[in-house]
Order: sequence, then structure tokens, then C-alpha cells
Amino acid sequence: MRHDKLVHVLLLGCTLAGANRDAPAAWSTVGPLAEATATSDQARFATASGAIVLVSFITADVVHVRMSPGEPGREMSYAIAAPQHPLAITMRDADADGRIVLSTQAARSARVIIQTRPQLAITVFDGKGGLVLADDAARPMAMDPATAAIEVSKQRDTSELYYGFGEKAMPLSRHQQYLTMWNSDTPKYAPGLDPLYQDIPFFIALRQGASYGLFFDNTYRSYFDMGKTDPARYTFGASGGELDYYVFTGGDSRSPANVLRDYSALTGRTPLPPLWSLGYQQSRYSYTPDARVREIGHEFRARHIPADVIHLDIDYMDGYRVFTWSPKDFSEPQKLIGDLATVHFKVVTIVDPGVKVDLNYPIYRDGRERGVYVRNAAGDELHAAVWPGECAFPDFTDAAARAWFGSLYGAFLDLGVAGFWNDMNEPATFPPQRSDEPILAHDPGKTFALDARHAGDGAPGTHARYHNVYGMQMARSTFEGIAKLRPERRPLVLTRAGYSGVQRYAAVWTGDNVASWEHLALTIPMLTNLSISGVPFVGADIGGYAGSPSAELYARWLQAASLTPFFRTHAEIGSADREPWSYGPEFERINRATIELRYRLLPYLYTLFAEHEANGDAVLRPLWFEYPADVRTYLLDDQFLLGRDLLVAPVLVSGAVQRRVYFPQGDAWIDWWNGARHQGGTFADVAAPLDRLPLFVRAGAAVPVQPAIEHTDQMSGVPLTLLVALGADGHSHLFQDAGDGYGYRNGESRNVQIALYRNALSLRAESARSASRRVQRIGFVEFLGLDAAPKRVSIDGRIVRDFSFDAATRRLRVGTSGDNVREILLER
Ligand code: MIG
Repeated sequence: MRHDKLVHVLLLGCTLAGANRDAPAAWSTVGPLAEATATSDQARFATASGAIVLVSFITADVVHVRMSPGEPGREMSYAIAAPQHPLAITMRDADADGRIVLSTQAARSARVIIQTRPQLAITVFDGKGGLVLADDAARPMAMDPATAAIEVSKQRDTSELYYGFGEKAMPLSRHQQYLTMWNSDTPKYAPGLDPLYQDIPFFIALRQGASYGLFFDNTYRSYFDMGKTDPARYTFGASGGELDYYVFTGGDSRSPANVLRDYSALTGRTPLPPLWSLGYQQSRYSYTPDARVREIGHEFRARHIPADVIHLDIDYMDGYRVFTWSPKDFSEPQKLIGDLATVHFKVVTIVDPGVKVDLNYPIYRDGRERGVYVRNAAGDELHAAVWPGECAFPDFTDAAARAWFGSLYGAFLDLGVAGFWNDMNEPATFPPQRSDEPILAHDPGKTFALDARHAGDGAPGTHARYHNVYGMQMARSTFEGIAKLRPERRPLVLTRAGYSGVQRYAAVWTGDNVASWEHLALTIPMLTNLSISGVPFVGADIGGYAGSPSAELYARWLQAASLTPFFRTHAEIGSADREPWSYGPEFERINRATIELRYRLLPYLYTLFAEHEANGDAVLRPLWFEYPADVRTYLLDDQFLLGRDLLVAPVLVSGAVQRRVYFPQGDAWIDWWNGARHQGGTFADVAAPLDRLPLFVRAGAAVPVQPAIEHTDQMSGVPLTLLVALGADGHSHLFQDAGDGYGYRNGESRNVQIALYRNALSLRAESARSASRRVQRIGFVEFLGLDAAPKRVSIDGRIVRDFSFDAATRRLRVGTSGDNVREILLER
């Protein structure tokens, strides 16, 4: 039987890059069903075109679809964290209308309906029978035999919004956008430029309060047209590989949190970072020579500005050779790092993938002898220029190359380097410049030739296939290398490039942004979307990498960033000094207070990372993610949540000393600074003088804070204060452990469960199996949002006299004697 042939020309998404034109394809469609068969856990549909469609259920809420133009290859994915064990399926034969129903035996299982003719088409329903998504009958699954491209279109409700997609300089929701997935070095990217450094082909859709997720696991250059060409459909496809995707129904509640939990169960989570890496980090391109680095460390301590980390950018190296030190500017690295350690600073060094082609350079020679470098189509070592000049590049898709490169970190760990920063791993190269061509900042030729060869961990392939995973595999090499060399410590890896699953190995920063108010505002949609793309440890260069921010912009940026996970100032070469004290005494005071706020909240932030590892919760959250029933949050891009309990509304406009804040519906919010209460579903104009970050605590929450220490080594033993926002009942949790190492995986941690019911608070500390070094007991409780001092305060029935009430901030401070308190009762 001949299948219907449908030919359409893909309308090109017009983007600022202008570089991601996907060649028009001549599509052949998948055709009608030829034969349906099933094993216990997978249905297989062969179609008239010869395509094979496989459907399985990873869980009762996660459907896996694979369409291959021919016989499918072995299942291979860099994104998936561990082998999956699909559920047993039930398949009902085609009914009179030619529909096959697939589901699992779970009580509430997603259902897949396969329409068998005139074209095979897939519709997914959630466990309650609600529609999740459906192939667009007018644009069925298709492939282009000439180019090996594949794509599919789904029906779209024109009000459906889309979030996620990793790192995009785009509005909060990516509806009606055309997005390209191709890791690119894009210095000083303008808002709207696409693609950037990282590509995560996963999104969460939201329609009338119900969400679902879709992950397109294809590492070729791929694209998503989310209703830009036609608002009634969205389309995704790639220039090669299979149409391999997962649908996350969101379970019974269809909540974004369920979608993210299931996506992160599949692609992995960020292991609890070392506590120090959540402190403040100071960087620039470059602090050099070593005396300048020391001076920076000493200035922080002399000025009592909290900080934990200094970064060394590329100038510490000898001619940019990786794993070397400049004999002139960094002649005694061990002494430098040791001196910094005495003032409680950790050092992070940048490590690029390019290895200088230099036969007098032992690392290059070693790699050459082992044959670990990427090869060109002719089979020779691929060479391209980067900072050191001509370089060879480890093939990070080869386990032997990963292990080799990973082992090189040993020498740096021995010197005391604490963490590593992988840059240029899109991979980026400096293309040869021709005098008859313009120099393009975002030249698509800035990477390897597409026919370069990669090992692909047993599935050899071209750079076209593996380009998008090169960066995450470099981060993996770094993570696994240092984990092996220092098994007792938690690695800190920072990466610029990545793909789905990068979160298992590294924190991510958003590359070379710009010192402008526009870029400050962009950090919120960028970081929150990256966060709900499964990457919790995210940050943007504070102040903007390129250019020099004004004192005001820097102060506001520092405030906004102080409650984002990765908290680092970084600046390009040649820009003005950018330390917290660089803008005069008044700004120094403001900037110190901002960093102190971060340190006060570390016990809360650390708990959020523990919760992320345990169940995939996002650390940074856009408002819609927590409040999918409140449509006013759907496009709100100038506020964010840290965890569930803190609402942050930074000032993003020059000269502003107040701003409008939206309080999402369903909760009440207490102003951090003055205790004022705001009902959910309302707007308010709040004061935001230069020294104030508008910040609100959710009523019912108990947020653990500590005094403003100067670095994380000081946390041990310092008593905590529990900030309790009155006005609703609630449960909270506090997690503590040694701050590094893996004892917490063997019960060497401490959890305090906190419950607020009416005006009574109870604390229950689970006893830790071993006395953790870093135990911080709860010494005080501060109740927020009281209009007047209570008549009486009692703890477990005994009247307490040791309390103070501050009318200006509406805070009541009560001393407690321990973490196990049945009841702290306020009588009003
Ligand atoms: O070609 O190492 O994004 O953070 O300072 C520029 C120098 C290379 C780009 C990184 C930036 C870093 C810079 N790097």
C-alpha cells in the first residue's frame, strides 16, 4: 500500500541570530499502520512508510514515544540518568474507527490512543481522562529521507503557554517563539538572540491551570516552533536521529511540580553542593598576578564583607595551557591557595577544553599518544584555534578521554584548588578570519566541522550528532574525575554549555551577559526557566559581564542575585573594578548588607538544595510554577520565588525607589522589612529605597536564618533563628549536615520538622545518627506580622518572659531552649 505523501515547506523562524535556518525539508509522512505488536512493556507500530513507532510507559504518568524512519537503533541517551524499567502495558486492538488504546495496569494510568489511519497519530490522556496532547492530523510525524530530518506537530490551544527550554534570552513564556537547540558561544547576546550556550529540549506547558511536560531527547540541531508559524499548532524536529520524546502528564493534579519531579527523576538531579559553594563568589577576567588575588581576599576580610570563593580566569595559566600555572604571575600557586585558605577563601580555576598543540607540552603529548582527541573526517586530530593558539580537543563522548582529562585535575586538587569552571565547551573555537568577510560575533562556524568524528560511547557519530552534548560530557569528565580523586568531598563544577542531564554534574551560569538594566531584568525569565528545566544551581554574572555597571546598577543586580542559587560577580577584561567596595562607602555599606542577607538565609537555601536532590523540587521558581491556578502569574517576569516561602521582587529600573508587587492568590505574604501583611491576589506599591530588596515571607512558613557571618566556615554551632510568618497554618523543614562529604546519605544529617497551627508553633528535631560537626540549634523564634505584642508567650506551658517585640518591624523575638518544642504559644 502506498502511503499518503504530504510535502510541506517548513516556514523559517526568523531570529536575530539569522544563523539557525533549518534547510527546507521535503517531508514524507509516517503513513498508516501496517502492523501492531507488543511485548510486555512496549508497543511497536510499523507503518506503511517503513517507520517504526515504539510506545512505552516509564511510569503511569510518563509516556515514551520513539519514531524512527527505519528500524530503531539501540537505545542510547546522554540525558537519561539510569536505565529505565518501563511498566507492563495493556493494548486494546483497533476499534471500528481504527483506534488502539494503550495504558498500564496502574489504577490511574496515562492512556495513549493510536489513531491508525489515514496516518498514524498519537494522543495522550492523563490518568483521569483529561487530554494532554495530540498529534496534529494535518502535520503527522514525518521524515525527510534526503536529509534524515524528522519532525512532528501537535495541536495547540492558542492560550497554551510554554516554559523551560533551558537557557533562552526570551520572554518568560515561550509561546509563539521559534527556538533552536544548538550550543553556541554568544558573547554579549542581545535579548531574543537564539540559540545560546546551553540547550535543554524540555518544556512545561500550561493551559487553564493544568500542565504537562515534553522532553525531546535528540542531540542533533533541533527546533521548536511553539505556535509562531501557526498559533494552532506547535512543531518540533531535528536534523537527524529519532523523534524520541517523553510526555509527562503531571499526574492527577497536572501540576508543574509533578512534571518537574518526573523529568528530574528521568534525567537526574543535582547532588547537594558543598555548603561553601552557596556563599558569595568573586571573579573577574582576570585577577592577576597572584598578589592581586591575595589583595582581593584580604580586602573582603578587612571590610567584613562576607565571601567564600575567588575565581581564577584564564590568565593564571602558562600561555593558556590547561593545568599549568604562569611562572611569572602565579609562580607559587600552592602558597597562594594556602594563604587564601587561612582567610577562609576557596579557589576555583577555569579549565577550557582546548589543549594546546605543542610537542613540548606533556599534557598534549600524553593525550596524543592515548588517542583521546576528536578527529576530523579524514581521521586526523582535529585542530582549531582557541586562546592558546592551535588546539586539540578531548573527545568527551569517549569514556577513556573523560577519564584521562578527569585525572588531570589531580595536580590542581593537590595544590588545594576547590572547584572548577568549564568554559568554551559548546565547543567554541576561533574561526579563521577572511579579509573579504565581516567578523561575526555569533559566527556559526565557531565550532568543530559537522563531520568531525566522536566515539559516542559505543555509538560513533559526527559532530552534528554530538555537538550539543560535548559541554555536558566535559562537565561530566570534570565531575567524575574529581569525585574519583577526592571521594570524600562534593565536587563543585561550573559549566557554560550543557544539555538535558547537565544538572547531574554542574552548576550553570548564563555566559557573557551585558552591564545593562535590560540584562538585569532578563536574568529573571532566564534563570527561572533554566531552573524549571531541571537545573537548580544557576546564576548570571552580577553586574553584567560586558561593560561596567553604574554603582546603582551593580547594587540592584547584587540584590536581585543574592537570592539566586549561584551567586557570583564576574566581569570582562578591561572593565572597571567591580568589587562590592568599588563604588564608595555608601554603596559598600549597601552591598555588604545585601551579601549579609544572602548569608543569613543560607540555612534555608541549603535545605532547598537537599529537597531538590530528594524529590526534584526547583530551588528558584517562577510564580506560575507554584500558582498555576492564578493566571496573573503566567507572564509575571519581574518577581520570583526562592523555594516556596520567599517572594523576591527586585528593583530592575534605574532610579526607582518603590515598585509594584503582585502577591499570588492562595497565600498571604508578610513583608520581610516591616511586617506588613498582603493578601494573595492583590497588588501593592512597596517602598524600595536603594538599600532594600523587596522580600516577602509566605504566611504559614518558618524560614531558618542565621546571623550575618563572614564565610561558611563560621556556621558551625551558630544558633539559628526561625522566622515564622503568622497568618496561616503550615509545615516547614530544616536540613543540616556537615556541609561537605556524603555522610548525609548515611543518615548523618539532621532534619527539624516545624508546624504552625493557629498561634502555636511546634518543633521536632529528628536525631541524627552521628553528631554532625555543623549542628546549628534553633536558639530563637521570630514571629512576623504581629500588630501588637502578645499578652503572653508560653513554651510547653511555661510562661516566657524572655521576649521582645519590635513595633516598627512587627516582629516578636522569643528565645527557645532547644529544637524539640511541643508548643510555643502566643496569646493575643
Ligand atoms: O572567549 O575566560 O564566558 O566568563 O571570563 C572568552 C575568559 C572566554 C568566556 C566566559 C567568560 C570568561 C572568558 N571566556
